[in-house]
Amino acid sequence: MAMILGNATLATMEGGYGLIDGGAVVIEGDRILWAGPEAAMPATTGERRDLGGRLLTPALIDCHTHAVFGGQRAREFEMRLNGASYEEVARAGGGIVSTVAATRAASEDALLAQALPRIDQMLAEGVGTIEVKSGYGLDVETELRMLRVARRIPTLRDVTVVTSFLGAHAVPPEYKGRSSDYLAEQAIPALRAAHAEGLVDAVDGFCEGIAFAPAQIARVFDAAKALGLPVKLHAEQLSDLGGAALAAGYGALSADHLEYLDAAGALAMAAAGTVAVILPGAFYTLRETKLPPIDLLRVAGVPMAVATDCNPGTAPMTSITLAMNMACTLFRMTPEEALLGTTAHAARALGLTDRGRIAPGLRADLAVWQAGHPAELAYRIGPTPLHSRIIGGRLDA
Ligand code: DI6
Ligand code: FE
Repeated sequence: MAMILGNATLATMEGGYGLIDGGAVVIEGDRILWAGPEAAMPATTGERRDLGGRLLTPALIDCHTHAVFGGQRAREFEMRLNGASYEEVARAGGGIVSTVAATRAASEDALLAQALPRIDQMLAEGVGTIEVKSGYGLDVETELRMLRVARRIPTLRDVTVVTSFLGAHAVPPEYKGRSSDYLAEQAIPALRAAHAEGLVDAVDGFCEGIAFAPAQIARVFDAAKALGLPVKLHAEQLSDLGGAALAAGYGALSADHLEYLDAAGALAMAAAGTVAVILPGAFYTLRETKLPPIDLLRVAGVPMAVATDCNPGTAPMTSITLAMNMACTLFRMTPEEALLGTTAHAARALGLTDRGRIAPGLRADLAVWQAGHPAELAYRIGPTPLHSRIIGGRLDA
């Protein structure tokens, strides 16, 4: 029997908001059977729910998170605000190394227990699909453990989790000054082992002066390609190393951050169909001043996604609607671009063709909002006006 969601303000996200007042969606099983103006709805037997004019959108997609990690870094935040230098923080055991230590020390169950509250905060904002990266283990065993935790999340919550292997995130302390040895001895073997265990949906890297050089990322991408896995890259966050163009050359799903992207990089992304994932939370936390070239991306026709980057160091946030608000206020994206960025374009950034829009045949992952217009989602700072989620055609209580 079908479920009919009637009297809805539909934002189908087909080519823009795709607004339909007085809209209806017919759901059968886990799929959308029909969507359009209710007056034009074909005769359907099923249970009709009246949404009272509420906004109905695709469930949101957070396409870039590091939501599985051990510990947190509030003390480091405080030390820095009390005047400690980066070096002093590092000497006190802070920085990414402290998250690696806390992640290595945590059991699979402990990592899962720490991740679930973050996941729940995301779901409470209408999210239905979350990408989760490894990259705080930086050894074979812990990288695999992080990914196993990610795979367990959907067994406990109504959410799809897509994993990215991020062994090339940082050089662990025991390989200091030997980053290529780290890749050859830990990261790439971890990738192969994780893939063999079915834990990897895509391969990511951090291309930056403080992380890995383009030639090293290319080695990781070659390993990904040999396994038939798609790639993506943290690129041009703090400097322009040509990472986006490198990723585009491998047909990357996305290049992420991109504050320092140049025109050649944008054109390479456009040609390859690589999505630009915009991450204003990290920009805000790092008090960056170089804005990502939103206009360049627009003109080049690169689809833009928006995500939280949820991580303990540079984006201790779980709010996708706050990320949308920041993308608008800090980067001058429009509310429509921000919502495309957490629906249709976010799906594309994950290589998912079955969600992110409201159209027949797609997954019935939907969000009902205590709102009447989609601009309200990016507009507010703070509590998100979620009414309810429908995930895989089921109302999520
Ligand atoms: N870019 C970043 O800014 C973070 N990771 C990344 O790829 C840093 C992560 C951390 O500090 O824990
Ligand atoms: Fe990130």
